[in-house]
Amino acid sequence: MLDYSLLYPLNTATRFSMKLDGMWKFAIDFDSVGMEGNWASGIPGHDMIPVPASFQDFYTDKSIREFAGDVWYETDVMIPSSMKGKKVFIRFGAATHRAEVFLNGRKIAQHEGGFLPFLADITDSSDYGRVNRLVVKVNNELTETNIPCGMNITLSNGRKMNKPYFDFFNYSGLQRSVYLMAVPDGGISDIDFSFSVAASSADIAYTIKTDGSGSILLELFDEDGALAASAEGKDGVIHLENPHLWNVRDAYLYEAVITQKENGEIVDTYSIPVGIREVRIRGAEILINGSPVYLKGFGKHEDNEITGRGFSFGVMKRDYELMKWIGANSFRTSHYPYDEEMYRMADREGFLIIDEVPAVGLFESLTNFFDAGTGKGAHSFFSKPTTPVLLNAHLKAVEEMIQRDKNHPSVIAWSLLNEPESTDENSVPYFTALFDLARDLDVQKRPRTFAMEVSSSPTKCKCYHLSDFISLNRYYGWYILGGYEITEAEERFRKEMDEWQSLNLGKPFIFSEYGADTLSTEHKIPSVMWSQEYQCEMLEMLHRVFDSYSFVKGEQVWNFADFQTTEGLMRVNGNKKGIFTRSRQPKDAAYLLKRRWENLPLDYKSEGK
Ligand code: EVA
Repeated sequence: MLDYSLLYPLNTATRFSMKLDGMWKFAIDFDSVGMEGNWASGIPGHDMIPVPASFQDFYTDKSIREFAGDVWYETDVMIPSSMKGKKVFIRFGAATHRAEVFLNGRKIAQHEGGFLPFLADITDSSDYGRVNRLVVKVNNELTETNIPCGMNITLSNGRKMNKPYFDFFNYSGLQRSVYLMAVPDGGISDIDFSFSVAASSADIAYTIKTDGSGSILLELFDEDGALAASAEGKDGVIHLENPHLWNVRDAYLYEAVITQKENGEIVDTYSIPVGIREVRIRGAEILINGSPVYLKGFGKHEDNEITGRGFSFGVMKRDYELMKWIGANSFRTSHYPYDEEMYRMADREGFLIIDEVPAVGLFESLTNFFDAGTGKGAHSFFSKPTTPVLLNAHLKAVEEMIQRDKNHPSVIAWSLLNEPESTDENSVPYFTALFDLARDLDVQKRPRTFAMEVSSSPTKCKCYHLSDFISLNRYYGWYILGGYEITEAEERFRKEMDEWQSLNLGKPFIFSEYGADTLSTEHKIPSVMWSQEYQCEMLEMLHRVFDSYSFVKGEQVWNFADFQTTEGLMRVNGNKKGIFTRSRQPKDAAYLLKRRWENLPLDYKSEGK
């Protein structure tokens, strides 16, 4: 169990939170002298860098962009005397991939894993009423003992270099907001909601955890601010007649206001948006509030010019506008949980999210995307001496993700791995532990899945039975039989789909990836691979196949936008499978998808249709 609360930071009558974002002092520890040199008390030099942002793309020096090791951040924080008596924290939205935190030279926290929040408790170490020095050491080395997996090598000049087993640039640093927060000692620490929706009513089961005592009042307000229901006690069920349900691209959010009182005095208050909706899998259907849905959308990345994986409200806004324009209704947070703001906006906009833990590269290969796309599997990734350490880190990330994201109505499923090696018996206990944990922790019992590469075939994969719906990443027409051989690709693809069909799994399938690298500058008639024409031809072929199998209940094209990767022979300054360019302008395929998705009904291929 986590020993801190992952509730989103808010200002309420009893809580205070302030972003510490801005320009921070920054130093790169090229010679690994920071710890010995006591940089924890103050880092050398005068360089300043924005937080949040990836550090890599600001500089003109390649040894910075490619740096593997420790980078140090420092800022001064005034901790007001008025915070005395509260629990005081520094909350990091993420530190990629691991961090140690120091306040006034003393170590106060550490965290492993680069895409989920953590808190440093500074209640007892703060110098109240004074400026306190906050220093963070962030390490970005890839290993096989944490996710995402990779390795690092040492070059002959002594410099380290990361070798990811995945196809996105290893952006790192403080890429999400940092908060100073003060919350009441003994206040509200966790909230769970689950819903059961009937024809004209809904039951909302809730549990509220506090670190102290006192009575709890929960009030549910509708979007007009009118009180819709209330309940007393730490847990219970609220019955609502004629509830306004949260639906796909038709969101409705109530606001739950929770008040904790002791001896008549308010000790804490917290509020949280509540979307009443139920997610279920029934046979080969994905149901939201009992109605079948067909997923249309993308695998995405957090990726942007200059700030890399640093969160930007502007980029997020543009991405949602483009997803609405094209007629999408969903996305997968490939290949890591995104900034919390993405989910808050999905809640408002009615998008469906498959939330993915950062488990990518569990398949030993430096050209993973190619080997996975063609089926050249490495074997026995899960029988190494280090596997138990990896599994622990992976389970912890699953726990943190569910803890953080469980109350978002937009989150409809958990993706527990992307393209792992799954054809070896040793993968079974590893996967089972993840799937069991997700089921245990999620009160809403959302469906669980993992994205399968092509060697995870109907005959070879040992783990697909664990998935509540099957997610296939398939590159027929690109890595497999691309170009003029596209006709063979279609045949090969149909053959695989027939094999899946003959298993009669009675589960929904979605395509969690399919796509072609395409340069926005290339046009060619007749088409060649990499031209915009080819991307459209290939998508048409794949869609034709999707359309002929009734159990296919969704398509999430790879990728929403072009994105940065490690340099290499297969990548032209990044992966170009975007439907939009990296600067978020449409390629031709965007119009093709818009036509298709605007015409596919939400209940496309539902039984009886
Ligand atoms: C690709 N293929 O080759 C994609 C990768 C992605 O970017 C995959 O899941 O199989 C991966 O990360 O373009």
